[in-house]
Parts: sequence; structure tokens; C-alpha cells
Amino acid sequence: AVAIRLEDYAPAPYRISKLFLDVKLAPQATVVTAELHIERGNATKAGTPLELDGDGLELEGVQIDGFPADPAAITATPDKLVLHSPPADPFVLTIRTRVNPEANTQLMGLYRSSGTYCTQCEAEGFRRITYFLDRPDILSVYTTRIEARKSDAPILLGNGNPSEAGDIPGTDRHYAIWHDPFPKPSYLFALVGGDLAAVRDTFTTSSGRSVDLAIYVEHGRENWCDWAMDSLKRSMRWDEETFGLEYDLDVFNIVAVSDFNMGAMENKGLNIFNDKYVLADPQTATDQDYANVEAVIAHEYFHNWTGNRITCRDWFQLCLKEGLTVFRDQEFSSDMRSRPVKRISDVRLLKAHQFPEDAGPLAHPVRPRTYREINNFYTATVYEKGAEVVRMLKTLLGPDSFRAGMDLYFQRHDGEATTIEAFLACFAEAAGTDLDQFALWYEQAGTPLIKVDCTYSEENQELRLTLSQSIPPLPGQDETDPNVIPVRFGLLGEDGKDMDLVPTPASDVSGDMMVLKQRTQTFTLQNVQARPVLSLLRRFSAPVRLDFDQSKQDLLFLAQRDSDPFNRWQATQTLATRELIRLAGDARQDKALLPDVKLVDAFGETISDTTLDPAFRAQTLDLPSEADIARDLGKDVDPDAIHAARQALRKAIGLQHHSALIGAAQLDGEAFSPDAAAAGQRAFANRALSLLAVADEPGTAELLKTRFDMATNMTDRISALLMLVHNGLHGSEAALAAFLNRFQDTSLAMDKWFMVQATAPKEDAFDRITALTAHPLFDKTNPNRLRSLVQSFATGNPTQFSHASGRGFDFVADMVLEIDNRNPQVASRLLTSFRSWRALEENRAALAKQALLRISAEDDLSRDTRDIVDRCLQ
Ligand code: BAL
Ligand code: ZN
Repeated sequence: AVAIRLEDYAPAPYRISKLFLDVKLAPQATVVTAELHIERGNATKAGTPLELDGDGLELEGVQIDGFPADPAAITATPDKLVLHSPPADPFVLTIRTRVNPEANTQLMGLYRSSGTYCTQCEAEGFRRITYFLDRPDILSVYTTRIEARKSDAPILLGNGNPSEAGDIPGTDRHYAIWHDPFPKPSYLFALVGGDLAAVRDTFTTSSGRSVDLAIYVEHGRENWCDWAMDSLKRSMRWDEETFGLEYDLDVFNIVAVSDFNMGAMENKGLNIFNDKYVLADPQTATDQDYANVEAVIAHEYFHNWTGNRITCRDWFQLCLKEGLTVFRDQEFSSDMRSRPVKRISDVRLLKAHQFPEDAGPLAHPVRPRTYREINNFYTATVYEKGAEVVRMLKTLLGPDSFRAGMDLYFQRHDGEATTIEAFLACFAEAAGTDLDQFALWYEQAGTPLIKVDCTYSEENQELRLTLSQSIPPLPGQDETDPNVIPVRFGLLGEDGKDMDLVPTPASDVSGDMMVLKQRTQTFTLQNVQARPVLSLLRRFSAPVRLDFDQSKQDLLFLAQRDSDPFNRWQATQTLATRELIRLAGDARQDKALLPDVKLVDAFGETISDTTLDPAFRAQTLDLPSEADIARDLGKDVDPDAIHAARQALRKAIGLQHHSALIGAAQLDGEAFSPDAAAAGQRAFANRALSLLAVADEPGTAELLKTRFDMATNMTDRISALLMLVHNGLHGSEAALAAFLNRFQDTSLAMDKWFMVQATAPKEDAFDRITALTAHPLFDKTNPNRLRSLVQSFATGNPTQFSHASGRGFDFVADMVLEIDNRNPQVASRLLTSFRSWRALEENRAALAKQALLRISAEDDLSRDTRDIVDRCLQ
């Protein structure tokens, strides 16, 4: 496939101001008639050919201004429709195509999920429905007429507002017409037809307009929508209160489907969701699921302004809508929940997914400069690092200037398809500052590393901090320029309190923030009466790694005293990481694993400190993951040694603090509530239990089995099951059987059953996992189920995926090849689990490479999978 480059961007020669779509739904032969109102661009010479995108289309007819097109004047293939010499004046092009929703296994374009007709058009799915200028800078007003058999699809939904509906006399068919007054790109087009139940509500906007809200789900699932509806209403209110943004249509519809490649999709007025992010019920959804539903509902809703009203000029600007919208949903969740705990979990995710991406062969800038398959750029870098960049903008400019910049952005660019440059210009203007250097965050791949050098002079009562930044070389990026990095910090006195900060006049310190702009910069603070303990990068003020040899004593002090909860948590993580790396080294040399007693004691303080938020304590007790340690090691990774190290430290904590943990593991017995406080209690109790499970003192298996049997909600039930299975404890088989028996008809719950087994870090787990691919409930065609078994194995079971025999790599490679021609997006996403293969110790790395070469040797790979395998091997 050819590489598409940002520098080659040029506006399309034609515009499509409006279109009428008539879609006659039928399972195997849906007929789409598209009437496109086309105008020549101002700079386009008359007679310039018009090339429309298609993908696997069957053309039935073309008319120009109502007359059949001369066959000699057009070229039509399944993937293109060219008008060699279009009319010079505005004209109407009518195109009739035939598509087969039932045969659409890619889940892009128009397809069926459990009998429901639905669409997914981002990024390039609209061209699988009709020929079009399928690019985000073509903004058109859409009117859609949908027709179907009434018994198949009593519900017919489109973008915008409903304008007309009725039966077609003398037939068993009916129709609905939807009109969307807001010009939009084709990727935001959607329609749905099916036999679905509706849960309805209304929302009155700040200016007093009433909006009809509905969530459409399979019949029988109506009771599982309360949380999603509540989250939607809170999102709508929050966006009014926080950004002054009001909803703009008369209706807002959400449809939940069970076969979906992504999490959800923000189509104008008609969001289509993977049902995993809509349905929530205490018996089947965990607290994490509730938090995810809240966040994804908010995310898709927030796109109405950041993505839909203002969209992207081209796909290189994907972060313009995604990074910004993730930032907005993170802020929403922080306001709904505990802000520090939300920040900790966001940073955990960033480090788990984005940092490894940014350090390996799939690294790319937040705004890439080239791609071969855009579907492969819906990445942690575009989304999560993109959100961090917006967060830094707010940190550097301050909340008022940030809000002024956002206001200017909405005012200036509403109704446009725009760029990162235009976005940044609004903030530069609103704040009266220059953001040229800041823009590098969008241009350079890789995680900056900051080397910290700190000296205190008692004589001068002065603290000098020298920070040096660099980005390790990456394929295609040897040299980098220094970024602007906001480094929030504090100085703790002996009493644990924050000291006053008095920078020298020339120092680039403002308030509690140092702004690092040069490769190396020294910041000096005066009137520092005694040697302080430095708390650096508070709230994780920039997505960077620190190379700071802070003493164990200082870190222990921060873990107990820092006024910044994020850095309290970080201090414990840093101590644990150091210890785990040391223990992993010992494990590789077959030495006895003896965890540091002081560190084990420090965890005891967290367990019994009842002044701390339980959710925070749960985060602190959650040691860095095996993948975190692998990432920090960066080379010569032996997953078995890391696993042994982590188990040894967890076991030591479990044994040393056994009775305190038994106390902590008690549940309060109150009725279920999904709110953050109740969820935090459960998280803490279950985290305590997980440490007890590793320690495995007499009675532990029984305790866990009782917890499993008596659980009143999915959070407690699935964590007990996971602890039983992952620790190979007595009772695990019975619990797995009981879970299957209870939830076999509930697919979202069964996904968890597959996931628990797929992630068991045990030698005998592999046979079980391969056997599960033949289980009657394993369905390769359902993305959620495939992810729950195969992807969670590849990303959540390091010892077995990266097994020294190579069997884990082969299993995943086989699966990638098997699904690639059915669903390339899911296949290529699964393949990204190989991205850190070069960091493995040499035997494992060689085996991973063999598996990648085997995939690469196939000559009919999808463009998606070819792109990932080539980049992994480059
Ligand atoms: N636009 C794709 C799904 C999402 O990020 O909302
Ligand atoms: Zn999004």
C-alpha cells in the first residue's frame, strides 16, 4: 500500500454541499441511492475529473442531472468511480449501489449485529455504502430515508432529527426520513434498523430546549440502561457548566450492539456503542465497567462539539478530536469521582499502553506525518498522549487562559474541518503567548526522559535543580529538539509540610511549576532553610520519564507525607519498581528472593491508615504490573523472572500484614451502589484479598470460595474467581463451573470468564486456553469474545504469551492469520501485542521474530495487518 503523507494534503477539487440517501434495507441486497449535490471548487478548472472513493461496491446505475451517465464518460470499479469530465456548473450525481450487510464481516460500512442493521463509517467505512469523497474535509448536509420490512426493523434511526415516517401502502414495509441540519463529514454518517427496545428520558438544556433522549438495546435489557442514561444527562450538564456547550438537536439516540470493532462511535445525534459500554447491572458489571460506561458515554457525547461541530481537516489531525475529547472525558470523570484517584488510574493506563508504544517499532508522533492504514492510528499515542498534551496546555496557560482559548476555538472554527495549528493558534492568541515550541509535542515521537540533578547548599540556603531532557532514538527519528515541559513540584520540610517556594528572579519557575524549555536548564530556589525532600512532577504534570536517583529514605518520606496524593502513590510505585527490578535480577540468577523489609513495612502503613481514601489505598497496594517492570527494564526482559519477583513481594506483604489484610478485606455489607466511594471500598477490600491469596495461609482458599459464593455483585464475584484461578487454589474449578452455569446466557459476563482463564499466569493455563477456542461459547466472529480470550492472553499474560517455548507467540500468530481476512481491524490490533518483542531476552525475541516472519510471509494479508507486521519488523 502507498504511504499517505501529511505534506501532500490538498483540498478536494469538488464540494458536496448536500446529499439525499435512500437506503432500502434487505439482509443480502440493500439498495442505496445517493443523490449528491456537487459543486466545482473555486480553484478547480472546468472539466477536472471527479474521483469518488469506493470499497467493494457493486454499482447499479449513475445519473447526472437526472439522465443516465454516458458509460464512456465514467470509469467504475468496486473501489472507485471516476467522472472524466463532470459538468462545470453545480450538478446532481445520482448513484445506485447494492451492498450485502450480512456478508460484511469487517464490521465497517453497513452490517448486521444480531439481526440489527447498523453502520460504522469512521474512518473510511462510508465508501463501503456508496461512492463518495470519503474524507473528513467534505462537509455536507445529509437527509436519509431508510426503508425496511416492518417486522425485521420496526425501529429506523438516522442522524439529526426525525422528519417523517410511515408505512408503504400495500407492502409489509415502512420508512423513516431523518434530516441533519449540521454539515458533517461522511465518517459521522450512521443508520440503524432493527427490532430494539427503547429506554427514554428527556433533558432540558441551559437555554431551555427539551431534548428527547433514547437508548436502544435488545429486548429484555431495558433495565440495564439506567447508569448509561444517568451518565448521559450528567455529561450534558457538565459540558454546559464547564465549557458553555449546549446540545444542538431535538433528539439524542444511543444504540447498543454486540458486534463492534471499537468502543463506541460519535455519529451525529446517533451514537452507536459496543454494548459493553452501555449495559450495566450490579450482577454483571464490575465497578470498572460502571466507570467505563460513564467515561465512554461522556466521551462520545463530548465529541458533539469536539469532533462533530468542529472536525478534522484530514486524518493526520485525528488527535485534534480524540486527544481533546479524552482530556474532556477525563476531566468529567475527575469531577464525578476522586480527582487524584482518577489521575492515578489514567497515568497507570498511559504508562501501560502508551509508553511501550512510544518506545518500540510502532512509535509515532501524536500527529503522525504518514500512514498506510489509518485504522492503525487509533492508538494510545493519539488518544492518551494526545490528552496529556491538552492537559499540559492547560497547566502551562492556567485555567482562565485555557478556557478563553477553548471559547475562541468554538467561536472561530464551528462548522469547519480544521487542524492542530488552528487549534493552537486560538490558545496562543487568547493567552497572548507563543506556542511554537509547544507544538513539538505533536511532532516528535517518543517519551522524553528527564535527568534530574539536585544539590542543596546549606551555606547559601539554596536548592539548585538541573533538569536535562532527551528522547531516545527511534526508527526514523534520530535527533529531536527540546520540548516545553511543565514540571510541577514541591519541597517538603522536615515536618512533611510544603515549604514556601522562592525562586531566584531569573529562574523559569512560576508558582509551583518549573518550565523546562532547553535541553539542560538549572532552576534555583532561595531561602531554603534546611535540606528539603523534593516532590517532582506532581500530578504527573507531563508525560515523561524521570531519571532521578532519589534516596529510598526520601521516597519513603514522600510516600507518607507528600501533600500531593499522586506523588504519594508514585513514591511507593518507584520504590516497588526498584525493588522488583532487583528481585527479578536475583530470580534470573536463581538466588533466593528476599524482599526489602522496610518496603514491606511501608505497605503495612497504607493498609492501616484509615485517614486515606480506600480507593487511593487500593491503588497504592496495587504493585507495578509485570508489563510495567518489563517496560522500565527496556531490554533483556525475562517475564518469568519478573513474575517471580512480583509474586515474592506480594507474598511477603500478604504474610507480614496478614491480620491487617484480613480486616481490610471485610466488606461493609451495605446495599450495592455504583458510586465512587462504594467502589473504592470494594477495590480496597479486594486488593487486600489478592495479597492474602498470594500468601495462601491456611483457610485462604475457603475464604475466597465463600467470597465467590456469597458475592452480591460482579466486582466481588469476578475478583474472587480471578484470585482462585490465578493462584491455582482449591475450589477454582468449582467456581469456574458455577460461573459458567449462572452466566452462560449473558455474553458480557462470559467475556470475563474467558478473560480470567486467559490471563492465568500458570504453566498449565496454556492448554486450557487453546482448548477454550473450541468451547461452544467461543466465537471468533465477535470482537469482544475474541478480545476476552486471545487479546487478553497476548496483553495480560506475559509469562505465557512470551513463553520460552514460543508456543504463546505461535498461538497468537495463528489467530491473527485466521481472522485477518474476516476482520482486518481486529486482527491488526491483536498483532500489536508483539510490539515490544525486541525488548525480550534473546531466545524469546528470536521466537517472536519467527512468528512475525511467518505472518509477513503470507502474501494476501490485509493492508491493516501488513502495515503492523512490517513496522514491527523494521
Ligand atoms: N471516533 C472513534 C471512537 C471514539 O474515539 O470515540
Ligand atoms: Zn473519540
